Amino acid sequence: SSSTAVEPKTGVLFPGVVDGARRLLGIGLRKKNVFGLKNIDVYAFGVYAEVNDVKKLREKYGVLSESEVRGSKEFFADVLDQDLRMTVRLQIVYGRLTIGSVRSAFEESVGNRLKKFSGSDNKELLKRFTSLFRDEYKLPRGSVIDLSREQGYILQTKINGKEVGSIQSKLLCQSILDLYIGDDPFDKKAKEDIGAGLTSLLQN
Ligand code: DAO
Ligand code: DAO
Ligand code: DAO
Repeated sequence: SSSTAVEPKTGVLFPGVVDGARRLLGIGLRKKNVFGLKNIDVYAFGVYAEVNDVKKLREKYGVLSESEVRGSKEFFADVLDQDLRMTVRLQIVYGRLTIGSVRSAFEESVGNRLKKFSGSDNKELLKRFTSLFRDEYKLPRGSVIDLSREQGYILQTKINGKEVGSIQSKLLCQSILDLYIGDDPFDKKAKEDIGAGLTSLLQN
């Protein structure tokens, strides 16, 4: 669907379309367990895809039924791997986020995926990325981070609409998207909705 959606627990609103023609597929919540004590809600997220790019997968999947597509691991693997323009929008809901904790969460979650997809721990790539997260930056509640995969596997990062960095890395794009639509996603219900959204773009 391409209408606005509201993440129910946090009230965060996601527009139906961003970046011209990227359509909202599904929304979810990133939680983090701290010291094994409690779960905090860190950010709400929305995943978007460029309609015309998703249609490139029609040749391969267009003959399958909706439920076959949604249940296909290969389909999600193709979405992660191929040069399809997508955006993941994060809106921070945790009011005391420090850049140090963003850096270590990134090293853990994205670091695991880099290892999963490449077989090595990519310390250098990870450092190149996290060194951009300087201590003086602030991400108060309400901050919006757009992580987008542009044509040619360019990962572009915007904070509150302002571009803060770009890096060309197929592996990094794939690893970040895997957090949301991979085998062990942050929010399973969100992944299901995203799968349904992709399927409807594919078949309509
Ligand atoms: O130490 O107070 C704390 C808990 C902080 C948890 C931070 C999780 C960070 C998740 C990544 C955010 C990316 C924008
Ligand atoms: O939730 O574990 C996670 C990682 C999500 C990716 C966060 C990327 C944040 C990049 C911007 C940092 C700006 C200081
Ligand atoms: O304007 O205060 C600000 C935020 C700047 C944050 C810079 C973070 C850089 C993240 C770059 C990721 C590269 C893909």
